[in-house]
Amino acid sequence: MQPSTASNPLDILIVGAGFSGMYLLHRLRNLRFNVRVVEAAPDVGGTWWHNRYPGLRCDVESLEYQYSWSPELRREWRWSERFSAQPEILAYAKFVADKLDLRRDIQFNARVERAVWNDDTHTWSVSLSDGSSATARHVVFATGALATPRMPDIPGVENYKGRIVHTGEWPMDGVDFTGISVGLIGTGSSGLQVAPQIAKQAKKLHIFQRSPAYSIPARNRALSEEDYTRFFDNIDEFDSLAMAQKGGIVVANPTLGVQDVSPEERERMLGERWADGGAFTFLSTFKDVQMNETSNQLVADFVRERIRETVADPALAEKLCPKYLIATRRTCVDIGYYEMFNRDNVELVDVSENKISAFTEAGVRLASGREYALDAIVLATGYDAMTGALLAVDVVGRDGLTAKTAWENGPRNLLGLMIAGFPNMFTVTGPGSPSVLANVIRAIEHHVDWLSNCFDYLRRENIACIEADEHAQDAWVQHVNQLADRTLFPRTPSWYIGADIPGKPKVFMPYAGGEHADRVAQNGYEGFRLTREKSVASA
Ligand code: N01
Repeated sequence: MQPSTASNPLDILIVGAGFSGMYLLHRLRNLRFNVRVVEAAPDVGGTWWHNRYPGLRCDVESLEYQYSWSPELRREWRWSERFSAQPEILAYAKFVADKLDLRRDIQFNARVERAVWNDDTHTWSVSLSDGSSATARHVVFATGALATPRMPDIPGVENYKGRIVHTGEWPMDGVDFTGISVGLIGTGSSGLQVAPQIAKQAKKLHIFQRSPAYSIPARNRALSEEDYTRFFDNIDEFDSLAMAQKGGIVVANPTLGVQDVSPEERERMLGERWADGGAFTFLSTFKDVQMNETSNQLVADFVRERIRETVADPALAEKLCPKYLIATRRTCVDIGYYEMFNRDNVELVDVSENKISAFTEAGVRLASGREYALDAIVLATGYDAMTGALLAVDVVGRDGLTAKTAWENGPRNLLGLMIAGFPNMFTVTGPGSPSVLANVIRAIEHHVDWLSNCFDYLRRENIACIEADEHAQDAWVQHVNQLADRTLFPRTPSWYIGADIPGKPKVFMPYAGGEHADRVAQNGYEGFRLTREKSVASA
């Protein structure tokens, strides 16, 4: 482990040992930087370490949801299924950590609680939950976009006497639902994945649905030798397809709009993708689903028809049909979610109007006064997305500016990488970058490569301090908003715009465009203020 003191600071401290932190550590060590990672969990994996509810799978295909930068890693690791389950993804993270011998530079079981910028020494002082501290010239928050579980705004949770678990903090030893009555609150990606697993065990599963979500069947299957042969034979084309798509997904860019084809042709094309499975490929059938309302409704109608075909009870099917514009929230990928409603032990409780008003000793009460007795409650109520993990740390930048104050009206930064007023501090795949709209592994690789090249440049040029310029940041935030406003995204309340958390500023957080960051780097990091070493006081 690299030591650090105020007089001998680390070059870079990385917060988080998920896929961002792991790759960044590897790149920076190869560049011979003095670098350390701090991780709150006892091992690598980040989100995939904390999220371990039954049924959890990635909604990006396994061959795409792996590091692409190392041919060796791709050759040596074998995925067993088209959409990997969490245990296999976590095993992959551990395999990478072993292979690259990463753990020797990772401090586990230590959460960063405070990070304070010192303008005289151009360093960050970082305090950790285990009582230790570190000093570093640069800090990188590789803390993930969906890492801070969100409790629902329902009062009385302390009164409930049964077992209550959040999908984002699933117990290590699992939860046995055999023969009991379970309540599930939340029907986003997590709720749709965990529900069919609970239904297999529980005596009764009550699903409390405030808003139905769109979900595309995974059509998961084992990966065969032929799949792998095809993958390796076409790997260059595979990578160039991914890079050509702003979402980083291996699918040809669509050329047709939904209304460019006849209704029969539209049904045929959508039907083919539906039969193939997976949300990214389905939503890429046409080019204008997220841009044109009529086109969007036609695709949404297609999905609603499939729900009606699958769910035997027509009134229940209608309740499961989402009304919002498709793909303006993260579209789910499921295995047997709609089919599950044909079981006798599953009941949908519509809480869109008749809201859950309180937790009680025995379960939950609705606004109507009706009570549900539940032996266990599963909260699939999501995350304080994109900003939660950073704002959970007491980050103090130049002149005492805190991250909470800087972002009190919503996240503002340059390229999703750096916040004005916080010199030498970066975020990986932060708000203002494509991150959650893309295959996040590709987004991570892009940011990590950018950061590694940036650190190398700063060292070569003897630059002690890099900082986002306020005006460049304003222009970037404006650009992110303008692009979002050209899409249908802002029309739907979602975690993309912080709509799910009372009091959270309502700003569309991800960047709905391609990458600009490379051009910025080629232009000598325009929009960033660079200060050379000689103007820094010695520590
Ligand atoms: O969380 P969510 P998630 N009463 O925020 C409901 C990624 N992910 O954990 O829609 C009743 O999407 C809320 O209702 P509403 C993926 O990017 C990926 O499922 O606000 N209900 C909603 O239904 C995903 O988008 C994978 O009306 C309440 C749910 O809770 C993101 O993580 C797997 C409520 C929250 O849905 C988050 O997904 C899992 C209340 N008081 C997650 N409060 C894969 O790769 C909240 N809700 C597959």
